[in-house]
Formats: sequence, structure tokens, C-alpha cells
Amino acid sequence: MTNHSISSLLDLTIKDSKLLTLSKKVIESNRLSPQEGLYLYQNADLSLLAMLANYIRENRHGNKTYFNKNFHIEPTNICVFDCKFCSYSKMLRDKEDFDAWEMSEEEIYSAIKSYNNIDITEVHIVGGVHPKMGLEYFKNLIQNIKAIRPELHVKAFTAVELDYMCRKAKVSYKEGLQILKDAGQGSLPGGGAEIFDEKIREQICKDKCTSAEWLEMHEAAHSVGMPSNATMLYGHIETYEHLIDHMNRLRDLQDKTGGFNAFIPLKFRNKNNQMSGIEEVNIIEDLKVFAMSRIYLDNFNHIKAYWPMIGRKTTQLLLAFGVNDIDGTVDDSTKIYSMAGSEEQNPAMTTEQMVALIKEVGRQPIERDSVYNELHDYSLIELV
Ligand code: V47
Ligand code: SF4
Repeated sequence: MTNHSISSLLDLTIKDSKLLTLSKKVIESNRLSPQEGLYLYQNADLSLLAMLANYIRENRHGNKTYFNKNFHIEPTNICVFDCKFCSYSKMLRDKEDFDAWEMSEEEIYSAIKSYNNIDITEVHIVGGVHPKMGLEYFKNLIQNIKAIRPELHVKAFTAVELDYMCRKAKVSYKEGLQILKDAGQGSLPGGGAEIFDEKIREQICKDKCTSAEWLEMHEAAHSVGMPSNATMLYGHIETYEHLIDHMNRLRDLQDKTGGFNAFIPLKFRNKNNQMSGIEEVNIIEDLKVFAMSRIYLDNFNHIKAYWPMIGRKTTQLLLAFGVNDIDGTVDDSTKIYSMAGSEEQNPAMTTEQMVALIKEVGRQPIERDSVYNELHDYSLIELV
């Protein structure tokens, strides 16, 4: 749809004059203030948000939908922190529990070697914050991984893990990140952001790095030339106001550095954690969060649906709600979401399945690398 025809459609269908003004602002690529974003979030129905988000998505990316070929390594689930939503971590004192794990270095290298001759471009390394694994350990680990497979992109460590490593090693964020970059780390994943509002953070994850520290870590990463992602944990005790505030802090930092690649809303899953009493939100709320992300975060190129968390069918639907990236093949190598109750208990998709998922809803599957260089256009490749 052209700008003009969508504008006429808005005139015909929107009765609330403020909503109409805001919708036209979005269509004309003008930025919404936090108050305007909140008004739109609270008052627009799903179909309006979908239309606006899809309009932006198609203007920016057409039908292109990115994925990569990746796997995860989760070195341990022992963690010094106690996030109330976490279904995965164990305290050090519980390390003998049957569902606690600590991979040895050799196990990690064998995991990397098991992908020898397999077409994969990225390893995503995150885990619990183990008191015994520090900056030096991870520097060596990355160096050795790169020695085994030099071309593999290492996306590693949330700001929470990095904050802990840097403190223990008594180095600044920038110094710590430079050490990891020199060892071969390519980028940072977006975890640990949760909800930036300090009152909510106090209730759900009060003992790990603060919101200001999370943002400072990503700013430092961007300053040493490492791009990163950003996440937002939605669907628990937060309100729309907190979601807008969270996105606003990210939008401000992105204006400053331009270093974020993708924004990933993560749906709170309620199995096996201290917040299990909270019901999961319905699919309408899921669709709204993603659409609002696309509308509000005008300086984020990529909005990602992480399919192991949200499920395949919803991922397909989200491609009409602003999403243009669906993460990777994953190869059954992460436990964070299966332990939290996701329907994807052994998340793995072949390239054929990723491509089919995207094509089935009329979009164009593009394999990307970790920094969004396009590698293969699967709308032009016949898979047998
Ligand atoms: O920070 C933990 C979330 C995150 C639960 O950057 C939960 O490409 C929902 O950040 N329900 C870690 N969410 C994972 C992460 C991530 C995942 C995929 C891709 C990327 C990327 C980053 O997982 C944590 C937390 O927000 N989380 N427990 C739960 N019960
Ligand atoms: Fe530890 Fe991360 Fe779980 Fe928090 S979310 S308890 S930091 S593993």
C-alpha cells in the first residue's frame, strides 16, 4: 500500500482523532514520543497496530525474512543470581542436583568440533553466572574455539555475565570487552535486559546488574566495535508504561551508538520458576508487543521473533506484525525455554524447515550471517 492510500484508509476507519494523528505520524516516518507511544499502545486495536507495523516492515525490508545457521553452548546453569522468572539456574550448593550442569572445557571443544563439516556460521554462548568462571577463563575459551573454527562468529555473554566477569577481574567494561574482542568474540546477545524500570527490576531480578549497568555495558561494547542485540521480558508484572519506558531507553542508546542489530521481545513462560503463579499472556498481547516494538523502535533495523520461545505458528503470524528475523536453526542446543515451559521442548529446525516456515506465509527466506550480511536467498534456491 502507498503512503497516500493507507492514509485514506486510516481517515475512513479511525474515529479517535488522536489515534488518527498518531497513526499518520507513524506512516510518515515521524517518531512517537513516549506519551504518544503509550497512547497508541493503550488505545489502538490489534488490526491497526498490525497495519502500521507491517507497513514499516515492508517499507524497510519488503518480504525479506532473515535467519541464520547457529547452535548454542550453555557452559553451566549454576548461577550466583536469583531471578524470580528463571526456570533454569541452580545455586552452587545444588550443583549435585540431576538437572544442574557444568561443562568442562573439553566438552565445550567437542561440542564445537561436532559441527566440523556442518554448514554453521554462529555459536551463541550464554549461561548461568558461575562464581568460578571468570574473564580469563572465557578469554581462553574463545581463543581456543576460534583456533578450532576460525570463521565461526562467537556471539557470547549477556551484560549480566560480563558485568560479573569485569568486576571480578577488576577491569572496566571497555577493558573487559576489548580483551574478549581480541580473543575473537564477535558480538553480544541481548539477554539480561528484562525490564529496565527499577521498581519492576527490584521485584523480579534485584541482585543482578542494574538497568543503567546493562545499558552501559552495551554502550561500551558498541564503542569497542562489537554490535549487540537487546531483549525485553514481557508478560508478567509489568504494564504498557514499563514496556514503552524500556524501549525508550534502548531507542535513546541506539541514537547515540547505532550498535544494536536486533530487538527481541521475550515472552515470560511460567513453568518451574518462582513466578509460576502468574498466568502467561494471550496471543493478542504477544502480537501487540511485537507490533509496538516495530512502531516505537524506529532506529532498530531488525525485530526478531525467537521461535524456540514463542513457537513456530506464532512466529509465522508475527511475520505480519513487524518481525523480519526469526533467529536460527538452534539444533536443540538450548534449555532456557524448554525448562520454562515452551512447547518447543527440543528446539531444532533444518534449513529446509526454516525456509518452508517463511515461504508458507508468503515471505522471502534469506540466510544471514551474525551481522546481517545476506548469504543466500532461498527464494531462488531449490531445496531437495
Ligand atoms: O535474559 C529466562 C530470558 C534471556 C525466562 O540476542 C526467560 O539473539 C521467558 O537473551 N520466560 C536469555 N524468558 C536469552 C536471550 C536470547 C535468546 C535468544 C536470542 C538472543 C539474541 C538472546 O532469557 C534472559 C531472560 O530474559 N528468560 N527465563 C522465562 N521463564
Ligand atoms: Fe542467572 Fe540468568 Fe537465570 Fe538470572 S536469568 S538466575 S542471571 S541464569
